[in-house]
Amino acid sequence: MALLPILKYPDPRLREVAKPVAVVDDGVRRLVDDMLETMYAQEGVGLAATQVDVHRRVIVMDTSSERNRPVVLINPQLTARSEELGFSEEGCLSVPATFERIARHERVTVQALDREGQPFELQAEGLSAVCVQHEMDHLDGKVFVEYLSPLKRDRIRTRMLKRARETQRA
Ligand code: GNR
Ligand code: NI
Repeated sequence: MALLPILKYPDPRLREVAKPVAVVDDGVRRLVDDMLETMYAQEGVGLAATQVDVHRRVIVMDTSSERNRPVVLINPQLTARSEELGFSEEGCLSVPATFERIARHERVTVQALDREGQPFELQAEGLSAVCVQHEMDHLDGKVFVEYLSPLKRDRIRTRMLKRARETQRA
């Protein structure tokens, strides 16, 4: 297993659209395991392959409080979503120290392949529904700050570039 470096906004590679996984083989399983290790190490509730610069449709999540319920979504497809929207504070490992209220569908149903390549369906609500939508956006090259006003997004962008310069000097 290995810890993977996470791309930081506004890195243009976060805008790439991920391609479907053709076969869930050992290479994909290694990626999944490395992503899970990275997600747990960074105390994230989810991680999309895009964030570790792998442009394949792979997501890992764990929204349990005990951090012992990993969920793997390969080639996820949204099959149903509630009309009802809800706002919640979102953060992102690619946009450190930034939390903003974002509107999402309250409930979503997703079909995906698991770590063994078996199809399954996930019915998500609450944090799990927020997380699924946040991660699927990453696979489509979208970061949550894109839902904010251009002014807010620009301030975050400037703050991130400043942070990146400072960590480079340190
Ligand atoms: O760790 C994370 N927390 C989080 C909180 C609210 C809504 C979404 C998330 S996902 C985020 C990890 C991450 O960046 N996933 O892409
Ligand atoms: Ni994120």
